[in-house]
Amino acid sequence: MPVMESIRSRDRARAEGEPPPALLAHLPATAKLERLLEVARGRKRALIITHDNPDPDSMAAAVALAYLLERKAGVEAQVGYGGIIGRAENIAFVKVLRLPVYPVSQLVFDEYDLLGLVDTQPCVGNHSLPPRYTADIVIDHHPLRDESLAAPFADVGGDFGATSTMLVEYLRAARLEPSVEVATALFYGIKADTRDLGRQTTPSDIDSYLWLFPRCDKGLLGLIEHPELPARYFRMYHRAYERAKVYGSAVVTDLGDVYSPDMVAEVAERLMFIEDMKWSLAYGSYRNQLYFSLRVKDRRMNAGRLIREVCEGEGGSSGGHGSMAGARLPLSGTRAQRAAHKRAMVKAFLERFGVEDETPKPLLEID
Ligand SMILES: [Mn+2]
Repeated sequence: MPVMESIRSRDRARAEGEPPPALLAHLPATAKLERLLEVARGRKRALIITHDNPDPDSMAAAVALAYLLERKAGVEAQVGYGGIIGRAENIAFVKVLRLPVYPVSQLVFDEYDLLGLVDTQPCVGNHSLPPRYTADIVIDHHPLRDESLAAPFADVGGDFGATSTMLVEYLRAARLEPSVEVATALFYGIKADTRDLGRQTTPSDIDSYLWLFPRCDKGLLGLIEHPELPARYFRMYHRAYERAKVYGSAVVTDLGDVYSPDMVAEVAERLMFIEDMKWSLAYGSYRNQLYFSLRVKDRRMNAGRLIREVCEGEGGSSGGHGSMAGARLPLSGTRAQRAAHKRAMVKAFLERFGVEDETPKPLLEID
């Protein structure tokens, strides 16, 4: 069936009111795989989209899903992403594993009759699938958003520290051996998302990690984990430390303009290592968008909920889970208006952190 015709038959099926599928997360992997292949049946070309500024987990999961669809459903599959691949590790990840991932600007959505989203969900707002297209397949380990259940196939939530873990379960259910590149990508995806199995890790993550271990290339892994870094990376850290302010047990830094949005998250993560800190917030702008990244040490706090509450009504998107979260907001107006906007946002965060003493100490003046 030609692509356009199969798109039409898909739309017709929807118009005729196919019931939305029940939640799949509780089903065994073999049952989920069966449903997935059913949805892919008869389709010609698939496009799998990661979240914007993709991290290793999202790229690994997308590449593995494309690999699975090509081999088990006979669908030609490609991977697309919005934003940029910024961190040196992530650039090395794509390069040394020669991952077939393309910026969405190089792709034509109408050429595909099967659309997938991984490591994100339709209404989260951090991906580049235009709103006029609907995802057929959604696979994500983040908390379920109800709107995702409208997709013909939505495997969302469940007990997984990484979306890569979910894809390992599909490969195993399909008895499909990954290539060494796909195995190494998934391994690093789990490793990065769970910080070496030390954060939000479940038994499934450990099981998948051990299954992948003998299948991945440790030499390539070394090249990814210890990449060369550009001079501007050190310049950015220099500025991050210089500008970091400590409010009791919260540290906040303004990175100004960043060369890659990923750097905001990287710095927030790094500053969390300062002794006695409970909160770490970094922010910076990239192409008229203001990026926030939040880290929380207190297990009773939920970073994802907190950032959603602070950023609600600001436009843009936000997401995250227990200990880590991020947001992207549109930034407009004059220089002064932008500065005022940033100050108001930081103030709102500080209130949530319970900061009463508003006079901070520069990080570099603390012993
Ligand atoms: Mn993930």
